[in-house]
Amino acid sequence: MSEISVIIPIYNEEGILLNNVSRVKDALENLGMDYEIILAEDGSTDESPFIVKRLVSEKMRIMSSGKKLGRGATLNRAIRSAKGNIVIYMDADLATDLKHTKDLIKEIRKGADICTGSRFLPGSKVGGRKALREFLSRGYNMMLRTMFDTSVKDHQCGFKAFRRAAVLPLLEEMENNHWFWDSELLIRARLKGLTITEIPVEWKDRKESGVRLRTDILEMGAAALFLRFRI
Ligand SMILES: Nc1nc2c(ncn2[C@@H]2O[C@H](COP(=O)(O)OP(=O)(O)OP(=O)(O)O)[C@@H](O)[C@H]2O)c(=O)[nH]1
Ligand SMILES: [Mg+2]
Repeated sequence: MSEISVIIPIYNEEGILLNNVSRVKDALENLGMDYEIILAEDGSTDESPFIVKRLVSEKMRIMSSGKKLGRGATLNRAIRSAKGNIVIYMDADLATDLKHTKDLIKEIRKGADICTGSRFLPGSKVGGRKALREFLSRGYNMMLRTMFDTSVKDHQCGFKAFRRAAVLPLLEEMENNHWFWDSELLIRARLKGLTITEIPVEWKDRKESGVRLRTDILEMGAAALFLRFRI
C-alpha cells in the first residue's frame, strides 16, 4: 500500500512528458515517501500514448484509453484505482511549482479531506497569465462562492490533494467529465461537510495556452447553473 498516489492527467502532451514526469519522480524521491505515479492518458492523437508506455516502471503505471475521456472522468477513474491513502493530482504542464507538493501532503495529514493549490491567496505568485483570463477566472470563482457558499478562492487550480477515503463516496455522484469536475467536487465536498483547505502557490502558465477562453468559461458557467438547480 503506497502512502501517496500522484495522478498526472495526459492529453496530447508529447512535448513535455518525458521531462516533466521525471521532474515529478525526482520530487517524490526527495520526499522519501512510498509513492506511485499514475499516468492517466486518454484520447491523445500525438506520441503521448507511446511515451507513457516507455515510462512504466515499478513505481509508475499507466491508465490509458483510446477514447478521450475528459480530465474529470480520467481523474474519477484514477482516484478509484489509486493505492495511496493520499491522492494528489497535478496537470502535466507543472504550472504549479512542485515544491508545494509537501505542503499539500502536510494539509491532508493535519486533517483536511481536500487541499487545493490557490492562485488567489495572499502569498500566491502567478506568472504568464493573460489579464482577460485572470479577470474571468476571478469572476468565475466569485460566482461559485456566491452560488454555492464554498468560500474557496480558487476552484480550478490543477494541483490538488485528497484523502482518498473521504472523496471516494463523492465520485459516485459526480456528473461532469471535464473542466468543471474540480469545481463540482469542491461544491459536493462542501455540501457533505468535508474539510477543504487552500495553500498559496507559485503558478506559471504555459506559453501556448490551449484554453478556449470563451467556450470553456461559458461551458463552466452553464455547468455551474445546471448544478445549482440539481443539488
Ligand atoms: N487524460 C486526459 N487528460 C486531459 C484531458 N484534457 C486535458 N487533460 C490534461 O489536463 C491537464 C490540464 O490541461 P491544460 O491544457 O493544461 O489546461 P489549462 O491549464 O486550463 O490550460 P493551459 O493554459 O493550456 O495550460 C493537462 O495535464 C492535460 O494534458 C483529457 O481529456 N483526458
Ligand atoms: Mg495548464
